[in-house]
Amino acid sequence: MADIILHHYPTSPYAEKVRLAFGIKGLTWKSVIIPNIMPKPDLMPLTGGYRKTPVMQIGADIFCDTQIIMRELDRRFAPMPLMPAGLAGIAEALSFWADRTLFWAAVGVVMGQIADQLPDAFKKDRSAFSGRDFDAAALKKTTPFARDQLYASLSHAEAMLADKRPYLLGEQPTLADVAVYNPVWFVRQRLSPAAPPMDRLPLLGEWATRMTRFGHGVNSELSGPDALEIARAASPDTPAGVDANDPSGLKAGASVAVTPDDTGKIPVKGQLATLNAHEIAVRRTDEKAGELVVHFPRAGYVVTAA
Ligand SMILES: N[C@@H](CCC(=O)N[C@@H](CS)C(=O)NCC(=O)O)C(=O)O
Repeated sequence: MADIILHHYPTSPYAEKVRLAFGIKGLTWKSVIIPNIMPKPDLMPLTGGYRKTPVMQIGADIFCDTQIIMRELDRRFAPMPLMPAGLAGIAEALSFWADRTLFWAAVGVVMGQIADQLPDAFKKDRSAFSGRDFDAAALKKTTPFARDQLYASLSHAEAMLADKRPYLLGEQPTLADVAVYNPVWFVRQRLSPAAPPMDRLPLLGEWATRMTRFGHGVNSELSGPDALEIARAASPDTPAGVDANDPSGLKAGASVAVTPDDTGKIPVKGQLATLNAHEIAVRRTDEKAGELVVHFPRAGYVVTAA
């Protein structure tokens, strides 16, 4: 099987979610460091426009968004399942909650304290990315609210650990753990392990230390151009196909555009190769990277005829 390649940068909390999953599963992978702002010249040929971090590449298959990355990891590497039988639904639902609710509260807490130290190019990039002005003074003002929201939401996770279970859903770590770890890691890493509201959540503090011990698996560095060459030399796997009962009525081979519904709303165009409740994939050809299949989760993505 082709190597796992992760396009990421060290300070990305969503990338940490995937690096930790690699650690839990004991995987070996290649690391391509990408810029934390646009432009991302070696990434765009692979994704066709998707700009978020991280992106996983396996040969000529490109996985955009941690939701679909996690599904693919479980599909290809069965041991230490992130979505074990009987817990898959709850793990994925908690992960979506962590991504959409916890993460933004954590961003409010962290950015409220460090925004004024960030370079203008970063602020400009994140304004375009989010569609909202990245205003350090406004972020500072709303920090107490963000802190309280993070406290309220993380208290659910703290309560789950109250019966002394080691992980959120029981004896083994799952997707729920790596997803909640993402914002917790962000606060601990950028501020401190005792930064409010973490100081009021002792069980989560112990759990985070337990999670850190999984490490990141084994990785070696790869350059962006070398990753493009790997894609060009590979052929995409056979896609899962289009569900004939899909409510959208879209058919295999249709020209479509796939766009995130929240941030970084850049459409990726291609021919529909997979469509079901969990995944959208499009086939596209790039001058530098050759024939590719680009995979997205269904939740949180808009797919339209293009
Ligand atoms: N839903 C996406 C969210 C990814 C995301 O927002 N990542 C942040 C970094 S942690 C990002 O892309 N920031 C802008 C950038 O890196 O260019 C996922 O689960 O992968």
